[in-house]
Amino acid sequence: MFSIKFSFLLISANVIITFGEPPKQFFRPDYEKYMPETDSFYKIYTQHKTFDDAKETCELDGAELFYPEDEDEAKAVISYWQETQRFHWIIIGVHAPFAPDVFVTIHGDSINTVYKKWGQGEPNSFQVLKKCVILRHILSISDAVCNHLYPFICKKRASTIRWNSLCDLPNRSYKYVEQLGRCYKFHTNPKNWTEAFRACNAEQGYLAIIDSQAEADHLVNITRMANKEDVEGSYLRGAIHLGFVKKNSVWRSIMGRPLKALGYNMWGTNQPDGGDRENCGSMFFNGKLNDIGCNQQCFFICEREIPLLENSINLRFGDYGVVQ
Ligand SMILES: *[C@@H]1O[C@H](CO)[C@@H](O)[C@H](O)[C@H]1NC(C)=O
Ligand SMILES: *[C@@H]1O[C@H](CO)[C@@H](O)[C@H](O)[C@H]1NC(C)=O
Ligand SMILES: *[C@@H]1O[C@H](CO)[C@@H](O)[C@H](O)[C@H]1NC(C)=O
Ligand SMILES: [Ca+2]
Ligand SMILES: [Ca+2]
Repeated sequence: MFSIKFSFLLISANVIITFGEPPKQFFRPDYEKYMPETDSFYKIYTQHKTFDDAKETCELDGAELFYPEDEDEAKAVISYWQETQRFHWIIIGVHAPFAPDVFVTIHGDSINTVYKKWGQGEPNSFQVLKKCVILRHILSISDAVCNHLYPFICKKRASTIRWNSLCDLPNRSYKYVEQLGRCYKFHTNPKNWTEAFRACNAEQGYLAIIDSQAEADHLVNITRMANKEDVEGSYLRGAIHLGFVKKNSVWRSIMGRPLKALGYNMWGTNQPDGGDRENCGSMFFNGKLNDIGCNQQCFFICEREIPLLENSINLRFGDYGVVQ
């Protein structure tokens, strides 16, 4: 009885995911706060970061570093963080990147177009070259040093969400692959393995793990199709970071399973060859695996599983057994 009900639940959930409008008032599970007044979602980051790192963290989430549009929003966000946090200020998305007295938002608009209630005597440190702005809980702003560490808040305007129904996340650059029942995104901005791992995680995916020859073939395909020829900078061409690493001499996926237990274990010629210098996992453009230095900058692929959809495909093909 229970299993039948469960199946119906999956079918109806699938209808919403596949054909429905994007779920209303939802961005990501970690953006818990929605404010109708601003039609936006907010997430508090308690780990203190510099302006650049805070800004990048929000961007990896698909959001932006918060700054108040007006006093109402400043008040609302201050009360929100004070519900749970003890800190008295946050760094916001306003800075003076080119001249010490010209403050603009991260979008380049003048501070005169947004909330700008300077505290008494502020701004006051014009000798500092790279200047940023903090919002204090007493409802005022001050200039501050961009490279110091502050807590911060990311914001996502609901109107800018582009829902990806098939992959069930708010980013259309993930592509659903029916044959594999999951989604992939090829990143053409080279990062080292650690940062690539972080970027996939921030997007609600994970650094891709090859579980079958079909999946390897597909990753080779999307690598071939990726718009990667014009990417400049110093990075290692020819390899793509994947979700496996060497721990205590054993290669394992980032989910913990030994590589040998996965459905795909094809190393490139003479690989692995890096010994202690190469403890991270990658593949060559032909899909063969390669050990690589974790500090090596490369392209990378993120993978995303969609459990509901996978189940619904099984349902569509009549394989009810798999649902349980
Ligand atoms: C989706 O990914 C693209 C490509 O990396 C990125 O430019 C964009 O900001 C992302 N959008 C969201 C909403 O995360
Ligand atoms: C790879 O691309 C070829 C040619 O475009 C296509 O026929 C094949 O089905 C693709 N394979 C996978 C696994 O995506
Ligand atoms: C990866 O890059 C980040 C940012 O550039 C850097 O802070 C970090 O030390 C690098 N990690 C490795 C293992 O090279
Ligand atoms: Ca996989
Ligand atoms: Ca190698």
